[in-house]
Amino acid sequence: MRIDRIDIINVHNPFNHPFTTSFTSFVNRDALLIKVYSEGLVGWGECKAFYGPFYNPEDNGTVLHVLKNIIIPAILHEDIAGPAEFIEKFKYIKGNRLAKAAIENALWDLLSQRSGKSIKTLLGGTQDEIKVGVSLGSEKTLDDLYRMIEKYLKLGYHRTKIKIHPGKDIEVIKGIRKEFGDITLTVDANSAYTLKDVELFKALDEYKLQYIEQPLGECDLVDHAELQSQITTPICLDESIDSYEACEAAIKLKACRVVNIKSSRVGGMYEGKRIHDLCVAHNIPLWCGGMTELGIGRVQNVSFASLPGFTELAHDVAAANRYFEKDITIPMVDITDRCTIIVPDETNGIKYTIDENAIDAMAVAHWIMK
Ligand code: OSB
Ligand code: MG
Repeated sequence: MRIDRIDIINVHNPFNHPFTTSFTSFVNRDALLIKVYSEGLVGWGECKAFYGPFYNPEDNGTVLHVLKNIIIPAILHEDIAGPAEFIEKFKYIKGNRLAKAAIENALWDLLSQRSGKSIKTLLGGTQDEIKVGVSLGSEKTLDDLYRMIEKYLKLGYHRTKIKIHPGKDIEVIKGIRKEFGDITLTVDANSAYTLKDVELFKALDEYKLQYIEQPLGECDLVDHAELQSQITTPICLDESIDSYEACEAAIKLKACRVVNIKSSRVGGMYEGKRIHDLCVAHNIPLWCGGMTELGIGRVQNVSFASLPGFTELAHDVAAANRYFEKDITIPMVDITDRCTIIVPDETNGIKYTIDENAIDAMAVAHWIMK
C-alpha cells in the first residue's frame, strides 16, 4: 500500500459527565485522529493518548512529535504491506506505542477496505458479539456513585468497575456491596498504591471482587507478584502490560491472574494479538480495555475483542453514549438488548461510516503531510 498523504486532526469532544480517575479528571476527549491516504482509499486511526502523560508516558504532544518528525516522514510515498511490516520497520523506535498504534490502526482499516474483509476476519476473530461492562469514574459523593451504578445496571451492563485511590477504597466497596449485593464488581487503582498497602488488599478479599486492576506501579511486576501471593482476589494488570515481553515477565513472575489488553498500549492490534495468543496459551483470562475512545477507536476495539480468548469477562467497550452526546461514526456504537455489541463483519452488514462533518465541528487543529 503506497502511502500518499497523512493528516492528523486534533479534536475535542465533550464528555456528557466528567470522568475522574486516580490521576486526573477528564472533561472532554482530546484526541488525535489519523487519516492515511493510500491509492485512492482513506484509512482512519484514532490515537489513544491523552492531553498529558498520566496514564502512561505518552501524550498527544509526544505522539505528535514522533508521528510528524519520525514515523510519517519515513513512510510517506513508500510502500507498506500492512501492520506487520509497519511494526517491524519501526522496531528501532523505543516505546511510543500509542503513536505507532495510531498509524497501525489506520493500516488495518486500509487493509480491510482493499481486501473486502472485516478487521475481525483479518485478525482471526471468532465472536459475533462482545459482552460489555462499564467503567465508572469517581464521584463527589457515594450517593452520586450509587446513582451511576444503578443507571448502568438497569441498562444491563455485565460488570461494574469503579476507580479507587487511597482514602476512597474499602468504605466505597463496602457501601456498594451493601447497596447492590453480589453484582459483578471490579476496582481499578491505576497504580495508586504500593506494597505498603498490602493489609488493605488483604481486607478487600472479603468483598469478592472479580479482580483488582493495576493496584501498584506500572514497573512494579515483582511487587505485584508479592501482593498476588498474599491475596485471593485475582490481580489484573493494565498499565504494566505495555509489551509482549512485559506480559511474558508478568506470567513468569505470577504477577497477575487476569490481563486487560488495550491494543493501543502495546503498539497496535498486531502486537495485541500476539499478547492475546500468549495469554490464551497460559490460560490467563483476558478482557479488552478502553481509553474513553471516540467512534473510530471504539469500533476497532469491538473488532479486536472478537478474538477467541476474550470470552467470559466483560470489556471496557461501552456504548458510545456512555461518554458522548455525539460521536464521529454513523451510527454511533450502541448495545443490543443483551448488552452486547455486534462485531462488524462481511456477513452481518454492520457498517460504520466516519462522520467527517462531526470531525470538522470538533477539530481544533489539523496537520497535513504529503
Ligand atoms: O485504566 O482502564 C483504565 C480510561 C482512561 C484511562 C485509563 C483507563 C480508563 C478507563 C475507561 O477505565 C475505560 C473506557 O470506558 O473506555
Ligand atoms: Mg485500567
